[in-house]
Amino acid sequence: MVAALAACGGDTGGEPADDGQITLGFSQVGAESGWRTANTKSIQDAAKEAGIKLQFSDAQQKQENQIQALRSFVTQKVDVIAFSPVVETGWDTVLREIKDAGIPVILTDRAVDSADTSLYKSFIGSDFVLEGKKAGEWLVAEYEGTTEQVNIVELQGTTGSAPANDRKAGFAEVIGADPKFKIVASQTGEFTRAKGKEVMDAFLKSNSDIDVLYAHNDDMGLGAIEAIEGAGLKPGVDIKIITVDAVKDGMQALADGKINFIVECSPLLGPQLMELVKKVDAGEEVEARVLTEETTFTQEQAKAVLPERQY
Ligand code: GYE
Repeated sequence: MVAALAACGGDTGGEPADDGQITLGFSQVGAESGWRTANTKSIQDAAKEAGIKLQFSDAQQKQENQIQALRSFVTQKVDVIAFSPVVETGWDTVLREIKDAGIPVILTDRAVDSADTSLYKSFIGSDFVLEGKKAGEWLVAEYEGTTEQVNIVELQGTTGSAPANDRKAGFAEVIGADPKFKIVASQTGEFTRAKGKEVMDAFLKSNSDIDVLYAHNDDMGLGAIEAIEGAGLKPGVDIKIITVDAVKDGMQALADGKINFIVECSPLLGPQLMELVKKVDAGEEVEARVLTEETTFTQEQAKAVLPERQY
């Protein structure tokens, strides 16, 4: 290909003309968690590997920053736009602007609630409701045969985000079948370690008898572990802990017995995203929904896979 172009005298010197390289504008949520760091790396590595030029923008967990980044991608006339929406609502206007500019959009990791699905080509990511259900199912099995009330505290992800909404809903649906499970406190920890610790501190002060913590991600769970230990309690023993993600630090805490169960959510979306980018750029039809494959981990399983865990 390169030889053929050179033979045709395609290189005229100076600024290279449009050499057919795809430019992808990507608006990331932020850098709030270990999951997010691994996700960013996966996207940057995969773009490089695929020869796609990446315009990367970090929204610092703010929708207004993301909308601004999307509009600037339109001004720059990128070929394809992908983004991981901070929250689910409020995207229709900007998505319509992008559509009018003729730029295809791919949603990664998180969904939007727009009724008009023609505003984006595909959505690649996990089934967060299913993740919440898996967390609930482990809990139901763990307390099988007991009748005493089980007091649960919940650390929610970013308010209004798809993973926070769906992980809460899936979990509530499963445990709701048995009235012994009671969520005694539920608040956002914004998917960060610092906020997870702060909110868990407050939970411990206002609730004397917490049996279980359900945290919507590992980072908040890890922050909460510090709060639990600070209160003189043993995480994983005095308070059972369920988290979501399965990043390395979470898996280490699981192997160490401080977390009891982790539902996996894969951040390695880069390679599949680049495949989709190439296809939509070429005007090919793509699947409207690309699901990520995931599993769950117990403490024993974490010990077994930890040495090979990449992120
Ligand atoms: O679980 C959390 C991150 O959207 C799936 O965002 C992602 C979530 C992930 O901050 O750790």
